[in-house]
Amino acid sequence: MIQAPISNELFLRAQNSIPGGVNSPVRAFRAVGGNPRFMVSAKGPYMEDEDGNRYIDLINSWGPMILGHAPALVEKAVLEAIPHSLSFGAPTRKEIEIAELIVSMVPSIEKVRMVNSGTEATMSAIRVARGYTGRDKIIKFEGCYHGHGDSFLISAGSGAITLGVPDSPGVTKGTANDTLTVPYNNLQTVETLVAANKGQVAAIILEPVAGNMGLVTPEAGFLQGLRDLCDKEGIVLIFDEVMTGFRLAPGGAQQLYGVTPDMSTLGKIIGGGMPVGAYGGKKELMDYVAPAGPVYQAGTLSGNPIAMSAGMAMLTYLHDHPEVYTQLENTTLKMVAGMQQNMQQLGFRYTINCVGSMFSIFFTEQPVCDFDTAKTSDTALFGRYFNGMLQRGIYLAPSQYETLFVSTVISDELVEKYLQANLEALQEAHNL
Ligand code: KE4
Repeated sequence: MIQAPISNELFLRAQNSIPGGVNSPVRAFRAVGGNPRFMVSAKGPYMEDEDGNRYIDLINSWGPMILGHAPALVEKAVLEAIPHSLSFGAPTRKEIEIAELIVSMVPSIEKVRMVNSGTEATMSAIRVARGYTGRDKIIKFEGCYHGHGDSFLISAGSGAITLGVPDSPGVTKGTANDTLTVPYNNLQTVETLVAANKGQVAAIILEPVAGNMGLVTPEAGFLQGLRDLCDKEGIVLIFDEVMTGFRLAPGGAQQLYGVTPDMSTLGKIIGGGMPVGAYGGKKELMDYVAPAGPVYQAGTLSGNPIAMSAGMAMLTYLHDHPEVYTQLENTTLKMVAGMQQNMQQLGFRYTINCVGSMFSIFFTEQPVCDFDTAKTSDTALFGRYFNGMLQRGIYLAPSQYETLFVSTVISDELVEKYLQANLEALQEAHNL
């Protein structure tokens, strides 16, 4: 039995000075029960906590660690950058080089602006869309998460045209009125909503592969249907690829599915583990961004030289080694096939969604294609399963509504360890 007395003690202490004891809510384990593990180091596929317990990591810092933790090539780039200053607040050559690399990798991006998080990227992208079109409303999809910007913390309201309602105190009704929400994978509802708000919708924003309700993939024709609708109605189509960018292909989901948005938002992998986000798109749109254009957006540490060095090393490797995506998919398919065998052996028929190196197991027997079907999952059972896996040294995302990320350092041996833990944790979670 893995014990974590030091983590437990640190968690109590942390709550005296940090809201909920964590700097991001999901880390507090509230959705799964138990106390979070306080980590001290990570290398390759492993993380180690304050009590010396070692875990095979399948969150990978919520996506960035596609090459495993602390890859030597990123560490080397950071160590080489540090002696030359931690920040200038002035333009640097590195920012041009990473921008040019991103332009060469991501189909929709002709110009790109670096920021410091995915949230900054999505907030800025919708501001550009609103500034460019002169329209106020945006459409987002239930279950998609785009960071904590006010315009996104909106849940589906009742009412015919699904007017949004604030999903958090502090978000005003005025903001909520400009965010319309629709079910994922439901093109017809989007068309109805656009028709009901003719000429008022600035942007449609979505995760082209949704990872924040658990993994939900776009059904055939969905992405292209949105592309066609936006072309017809003069709406800016924004793919939030903070999670899928550089994860599903060098050019992200838009490359994988062959549908090119007008703008894309990026994060996670782009910084190689350092705090980096970015938004980009057609020149016509991005030239609206200050100081080239009137839409204001700024950031003290945007383009930070250490973060750019880490991101440049990561993206250069992925650009030069597209074969890693086949390797990642093969490892993921092995894990999924093994889980399906385990469930068959135990008589379960839970839903597993996967694409590339992303997957989720939903504790429901229904197909999961949107937030409503994702919510048929038994979250209490997920909590027991999560803790069973944690006790066996497997570190999963502490919520049913998250996605797992496979890294290139998950070897066949670790796949077997994962699958043995999966079998035991499934049995234990059902008190078998
Ligand atoms: P950040 O502001 O957390 O860098 O990015 C926000 C964001 C935007 N868009 C998508 C598609 C995202 O997945 C995210 C952040 N993802 C979560 C995981 N579900 C980050 C983990 C957390 O909130 O601690």
